[in-house]
Amino acid sequence: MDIIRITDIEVYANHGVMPEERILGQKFVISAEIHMDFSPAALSGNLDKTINYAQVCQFINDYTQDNTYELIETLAESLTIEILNRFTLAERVDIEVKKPWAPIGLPVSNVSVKVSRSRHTVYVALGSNMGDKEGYLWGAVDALNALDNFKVSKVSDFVVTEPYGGVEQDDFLNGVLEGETTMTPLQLLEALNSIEEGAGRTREVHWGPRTLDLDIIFYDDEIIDSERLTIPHRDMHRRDFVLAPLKQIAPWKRHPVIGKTVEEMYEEL
Ligand code: A4P
Ligand code: MG
Repeated sequence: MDIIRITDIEVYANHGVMPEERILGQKFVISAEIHMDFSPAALSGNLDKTINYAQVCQFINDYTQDNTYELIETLAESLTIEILNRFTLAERVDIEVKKPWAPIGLPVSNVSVKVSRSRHTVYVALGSNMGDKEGYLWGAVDALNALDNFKVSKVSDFVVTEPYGGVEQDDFLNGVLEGETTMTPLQLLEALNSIEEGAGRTREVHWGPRTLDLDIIFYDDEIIDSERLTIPHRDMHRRDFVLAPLKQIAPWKRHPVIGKTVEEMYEEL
């Protein structure tokens, strides 16, 4: 990966836990590393194909002055996410915030924090078998797109499928979308749960009827086994209603545990 590095921008701003820090202000020294592929710009000499570092510097300066946070951790985190959201060629952003005048009462030359955040590619399965099924699925696509830290990049066709799992119920409408996000897996799960709730989803019967079901299928190539989350989705390779729409948008995607592509898993099923 290529890197654009900006070192030690000095900004006078108002961040700190002490009220006087937020009133009087002090100096912050900020560095950024933007990881991206700038070979198209390097080979063509075209500024539009890279990230203009002058714009990034200006953004860091303005954002740091225009906001007030108690913690430099919050400043560093929000700068990172805002740069990823605004400069869409950036794959990963590292920000370091130094506070040379921090009120410590000891001769310390600097305190600083450093954060690193990336853009992630995720696949989300959508399902509905109650009411206006198509409306619920498009509603979920729109709700995700409306978040400033999620961008839908592909949506499969929606397919009518028979219920799987042995509960007597109406047919489902299913689809899969691909998106880019700066959310962590748990933040994404919470965002999906609140979209489900917005669609009037209640959890009564396991595998039973629902207005909207949103499951995370893949999150990059990450493997997660925790109480709240299993990624890749534990049952996806046995589900035609996931694999058939997923094959339309990502047949080449390889399951990081099973080692087979979506196309291969679909053929085997
Ligand atoms: N959870 C763990 N991993 C994930 C993940 N990768 N993505 C946890 C999303 N959630 C995940 O889910 C239960 C808990 O799973 C969540 O709180 C989360 O912490 P839920 O949506 O509350 O419960 P559920 O949907 O009733 O159970 P489950 O096992 O998620 O059901 P599924 O797997 O979603 O299956 N037939 C057809 N044709 N089409 C369908 O869409 N859907 C189901 C439901 C059954 N039969 C179907 C279809
Ligand atoms: Mg579910």
